[in-house]
Parts: sequence; C-alpha cells; structure tokens
Amino acid sequence: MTALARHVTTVAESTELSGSSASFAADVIAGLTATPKRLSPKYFYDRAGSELFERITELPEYYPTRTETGILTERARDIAKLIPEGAALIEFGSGSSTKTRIVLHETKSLAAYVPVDISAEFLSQQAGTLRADFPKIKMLPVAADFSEPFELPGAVQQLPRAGFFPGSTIGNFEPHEACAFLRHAARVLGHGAVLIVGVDLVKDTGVLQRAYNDKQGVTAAFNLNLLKRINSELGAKIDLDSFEHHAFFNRERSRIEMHLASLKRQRLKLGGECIDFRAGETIHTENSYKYTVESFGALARGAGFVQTAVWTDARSYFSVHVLTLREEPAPTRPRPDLAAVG
Ligand code: AVJ
Repeated sequence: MTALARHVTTVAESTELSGSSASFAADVIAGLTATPKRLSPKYFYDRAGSELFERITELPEYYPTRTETGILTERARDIAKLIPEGAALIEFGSGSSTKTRIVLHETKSLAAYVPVDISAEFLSQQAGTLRADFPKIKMLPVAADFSEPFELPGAVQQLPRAGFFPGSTIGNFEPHEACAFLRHAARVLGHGAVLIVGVDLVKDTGVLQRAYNDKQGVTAAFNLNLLKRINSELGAKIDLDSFEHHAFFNRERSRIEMHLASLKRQRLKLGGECIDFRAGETIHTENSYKYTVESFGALARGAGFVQTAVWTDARSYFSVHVLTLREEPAPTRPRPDLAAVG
C-alpha cells in the first residue's frame, strides 16, 4: 500500500491534500493546539511510514490483510460474476494494487482498470507493470484524492462500472464520513453500479488489541514515525523516548484508537507555538472502526446501496461486501383506499 493510498481524514478535520510541508506544518500546529490533541492518519504514510505499514501487513498479529486476501482469493470467481461484462473497475486509493490482481485474474471480460491514487508517480509505475501482466485490460490511472469528486477518463464514461475499496480503509472514516464516501462512490460509479468493499469486523477485544500492539513494536514505530516526521520536516526537537504508543479498542465507539502518550509533563516548540503536555496526555492519531456485517449493511443502506453479497472468513474476522445501488423508489401515487383516511 502506498503512502498515499489512504488519504482519509478522521481525527483531524478535513484538510487540503497537498504534499507541501506548509500544509503539513499548518495541520500539525492546528492539531496539537486543539483539545484533545490530534494528528491526521494520512501523515503516517511518508516513505518510512509506508515501509512500516508494509511490515505491519506481514505481522503474525495483524490479521486483516492476510484474511482479506484469503477471502478475495477464495471468492474471486463469485466476485467476477457480479461485475458486468466489459466493465471498468475503479479502485479508490489503489496503492500497490496487490489485492486487485486477484480480481483482475478472474475477471476476464474487464475492459479497463482505473486505479485512483493521490501519488501520480507511484500510479504510473504500477500501471506499467499491470499493463505487462494484463495486456488485454486498458490501464487508465487517475491521480486524484479518491475521497473528493474526480473526473473519470473519457474512455470509461460509456462503460458499466464497478468500484473496489479493499483494506478496510473505510474504517478510517467516522461512520458519517463513511456514509458520505459511499454516496460519493455511487455518484462516481453511476447507475447500476457495483461496489466491492473490504470491512474489518468487531471481534474478541484481545485479538483486536494485539493486532495494533504487536510484539515486535512495528505498529509503535509506525505511530511514532509521525513525531519523527515532525522533527525532520518541521525542525522540531521532540524526544521520541518521551512518547509512547497507545492502542486500544473503544467498544462503545466500536473502534481501535491509536494515540501517542506523553510520558511526562513537557513543552514542545513548534513554529513559534508552545505546545504543553500534561504527563499522560495523548495525541489521537488514528481511528480504525470495526463493523458487524449488519451494522455495515445499515450504513450501506443509508447511502442508497443494498448488500448483494457478503463473504467472511471461517473465524468471521473480516468481510468483503458487494454493494449495488438500490433502484430509485417508484414515485408514490396516492392509493384510493388510503386517500379517504387523509
Ligand atoms: C490501513 C487504515 C486499514 O486501520 O488497520 C494498521 C492502518 N494502523 N495498524 C488499520 C493501521 C495501525 C490500517 N488501515
């Protein structure tokens, strides 16, 4: 998954996506002067952070990637059957397209693949290798923030479209933002569209908490990398040893929360601002919402979709949903027998 594969905003307010350090600086200062303190998870994914995330996906405790890949592999033929003939597959936040390859292998009749990612460089690199591996499928990368409206390439305007949003990236959104995202995807995909979404499920708290507190400390390094970035890109002098990785399942909100906790009372200096921490005070860096098959179904219905298919693994750790747009309800005509009731 690339750095830029998952530009979703949750903890911090929506901010303009730009690689510039000016907006990074502004976001960091806004987040650290807010109460409670927060930083957007989109800033995890610089080069070092992306590499750490790749390592996370291979950890024994981190079940999501492995489990989703298993479901997609097992169900690739069923998924392929639900994708209209000659369709364009549009992936929201494509990153390295690893999971997409599973779908592309089975979906023989696909006319085009449209990976949408903020990182233009990474995209064209990926498109090159995909072209070589799937010569019959048109590769039409779009460099855009997938959570904002974007233009589809002209060549796919007339094709039926299917969307692909794996990785439980949707879990980084607040539920109302996830709903807004699904509505936005519905607009992009158009009438009759199919959307395939990977969603992590609520499960035993121990399993969830271990996935975000691995023994090797890779997730801790991934979280602390945010402070490293602030030091190297914004010239701060944060003592990384004075902060600790905290991740726990908030059952009431049904989400894993990641925080960076200050181990002592301290003052940071950043761009002329003084940022004070109480001992134990945290910076909230990420939410990763967990759904049930039913709660995700309800969210999808709220966005105008129906759950056409849902697959989980044997342990029900992860789910892959195929959503289709609900037909517009027929215009209601007054029924004569009810008219009298007023
Ligand atoms: C990429 C957002 C799905 O929430 O599990 C992994 C990110 N954070 N370990 C997740 C993450 C800490 C991941 N997502």
